[in-house]
Amino acid sequence: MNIGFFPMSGIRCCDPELLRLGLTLPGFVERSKTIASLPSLGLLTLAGMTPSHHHIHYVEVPDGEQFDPLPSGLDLAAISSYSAQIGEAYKLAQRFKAMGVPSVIGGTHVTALPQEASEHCSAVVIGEGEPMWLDVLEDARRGCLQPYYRADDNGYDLADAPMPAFELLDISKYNRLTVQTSRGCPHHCEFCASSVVLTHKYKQKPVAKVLDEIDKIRSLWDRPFIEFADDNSFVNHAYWKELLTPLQRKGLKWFAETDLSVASDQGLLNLMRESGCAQVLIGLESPTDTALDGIELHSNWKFKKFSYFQEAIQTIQSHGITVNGCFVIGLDGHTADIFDQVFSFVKESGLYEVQVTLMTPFPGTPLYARLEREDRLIEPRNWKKCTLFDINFKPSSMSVDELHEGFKKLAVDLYSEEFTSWRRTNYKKIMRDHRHPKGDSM
Ligand code: B12
Ligand code: SF4
Repeated sequence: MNIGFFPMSGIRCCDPELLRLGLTLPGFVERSKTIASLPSLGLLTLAGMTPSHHHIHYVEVPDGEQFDPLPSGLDLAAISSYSAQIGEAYKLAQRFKAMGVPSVIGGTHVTALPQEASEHCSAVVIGEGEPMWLDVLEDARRGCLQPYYRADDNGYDLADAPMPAFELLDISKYNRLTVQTSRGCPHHCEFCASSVVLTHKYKQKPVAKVLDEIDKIRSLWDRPFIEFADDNSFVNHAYWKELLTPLQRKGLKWFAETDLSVASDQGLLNLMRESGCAQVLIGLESPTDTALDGIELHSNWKFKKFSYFQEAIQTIQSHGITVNGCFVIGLDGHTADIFDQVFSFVKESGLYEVQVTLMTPFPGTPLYARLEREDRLIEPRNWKKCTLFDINFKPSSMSVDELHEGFKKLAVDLYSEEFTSWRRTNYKKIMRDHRHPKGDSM
């Protein structure tokens, strides 16, 4: 068969003011440029396990409605999308249908809403793609695709993970490539729409497989920048020590998302630095403890760790690893003071990088269900607003307008040339002081 893999690429924001603003703020533009070009690891993974007698094509789709001309001669179109671009993915599937090409859609959005997706495509894959992909291919070949393929919730073992088909990419178009070491997360935040939506079990890929993926990337790209596409990387410190030891002196640069427990392990931090860790992104979520209370549903973990935030950031950064602290603005309990509180926290903590996003009710999350029950969704099922930059709920302790205006101003303040350069200079100073503490004769 001739199979096309179509990721919806790029980043999205509906709010024209924020979009315009984003295009002018240096700190914001820099981050957008870095991430906007990441490929779809989900589709590359499925491409990697597709038997070699099929012909495969990987084509990034910047806009599913405008994408023209559609490739011809396909026997199957495999489409991936997250909520914000699901409308474009559905349009693409319908356009293929009009050409007589069957389509299959998978990913977190359709896992949450398979019936909705089924109205637009030939088949929907619910959950992780790997365990169902060969069945999909066989049914497509025989012309009898089923409407739904459901992966067993916890059943897929990452020891069976295929090698993603990185060779399909034109590497010159990317400034980072992603590698996944784990799925799921031991925490359970109310708003989380990452791979916890696909699997309830926290699982890790064997170290040897991850090293093979990195070696494959290195065979295509001399000095690669790797983003570990995990929900929460450093849950198992022993695993990471085993993985990072052979990565030292390989000329890698890498980035990962984690919770702040990594700060408690000096040995791991040293190894991270020596193996090329440039930055860790940490979901701090709020600079105030009241809003953190209750957002982690298992054990209130984030609330309990609040008093440790500042110290953890300083410990990590003193090891030469920058921290990108993420705040979710508009959490229940956030008042109109939140904007100043975030700014002050960033300044006091010396965070090198900061990311602010708006609380977003993604489908399939406990947050979406709760806001729906409380009649606080502004436009239920308007998935286009699931960008993390568009407001689609009524905040608990301020008006929508206050949240909108305050968020814009906060973005201007945080990503201004002046504050961005202050954060960078401050970090360099911390590094200098750390290497040559006062009284050191060197
Ligand atoms: C890398 C990344 C990106 C990259 C690449 C995106 C892409 N094309 O894959 C870039 C920077 C472009 C990006 C953009 C955006 N992202 Co992003 N991104 C991530 C990140 C960090 C990792 C995703 C990843 O690679 N996972 C690993 C792969 C293997 O998993 P997967 O894609 O889910 O695929 C598996 C299954 O879903 C399934 N599957 C997926 N597709 C298909 C298709 C078929 C046919 C089949 C059979 C199966 C299948 O099989 C795969 C293997 O099991 C996550 C956060 C995280 N830590 O998970 C956020 C995340 C996915 N992003 C998010 C968001 C909101 C966005 C943006 C809307 C941001 C914006 N404002 O523009 C855009 C939308 C992009 C889009 N295509 O719609 C949200 C999505 C939530 C949701 N449920 O919608 C997440 C979870 C972050 C968050 N804070 O909530 N993102
Ligand atoms: S810690 Fe992060 S990845 Fe884990 S559940 Fe919470 S938001 Fe999701």
